[in-house]
Amino acid sequence: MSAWRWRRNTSALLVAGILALLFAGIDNAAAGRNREATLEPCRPTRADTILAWDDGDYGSIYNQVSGQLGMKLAVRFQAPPWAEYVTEIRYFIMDDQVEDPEDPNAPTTQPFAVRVWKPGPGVLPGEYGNAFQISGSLYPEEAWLELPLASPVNISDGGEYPDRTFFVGLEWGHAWNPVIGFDTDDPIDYCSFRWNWVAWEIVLADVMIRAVVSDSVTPVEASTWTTIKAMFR
Ligand SMILES: [Ca+2]
Ligand SMILES: [Ca+2]
Repeated sequence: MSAWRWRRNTSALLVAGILALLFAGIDNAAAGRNREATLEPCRPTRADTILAWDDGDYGSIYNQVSGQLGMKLAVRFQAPPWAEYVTEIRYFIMDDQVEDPEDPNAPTTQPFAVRVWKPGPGVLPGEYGNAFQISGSLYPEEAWLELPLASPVNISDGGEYPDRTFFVGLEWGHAWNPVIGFDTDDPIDYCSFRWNWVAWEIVLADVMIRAVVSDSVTPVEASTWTTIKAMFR
């Protein structure tokens, strides 16, 4: 092989090599894009997933439940396997039929205790799962009340929350206030319960209390929570 031919062959090899690398790079970039594109639909939005049995419509003003001081209302949920925390509870607040004499349009709603329960015997509410928290008052009627938990509840421990089963709800601090809506349309899921001071009784409807679960936690601003707590001390 002459020196000239060797150089020419080497040059050709080099060019071929550079081209091969270039195309491999382009291929890899394309494969990367494809990987992302195919993965995207399998990656659900995991923060702020709302669990609900109710269909969002109470239908009739008679579809409501309330209780006396110390009575409780709970709804059972099972979170998806990826969910680590209960971060928020949502309550549909009905018209309490009470009027503020100064301003008939102003809400007259009363504070209640925000509750999360671990499952107990009979898959009814057992021990409390969250730190003590009060709802605040004068929140709007005929509307969803969205209450972030001051301390999100970790439900990933299967010993405490088997199959990520938990209950959310409230304990009444005032007689017959607040009033919570429920739906009676099919299907009824039979996951709603009321503590009548003696036992948990089933509510034959889908109580409009929902749970928000997440795979991560955004801390609630400490200052806001301190203010709320101080108001109800
Ligand atoms: Ca009212
Ligand atoms: Ca229903």
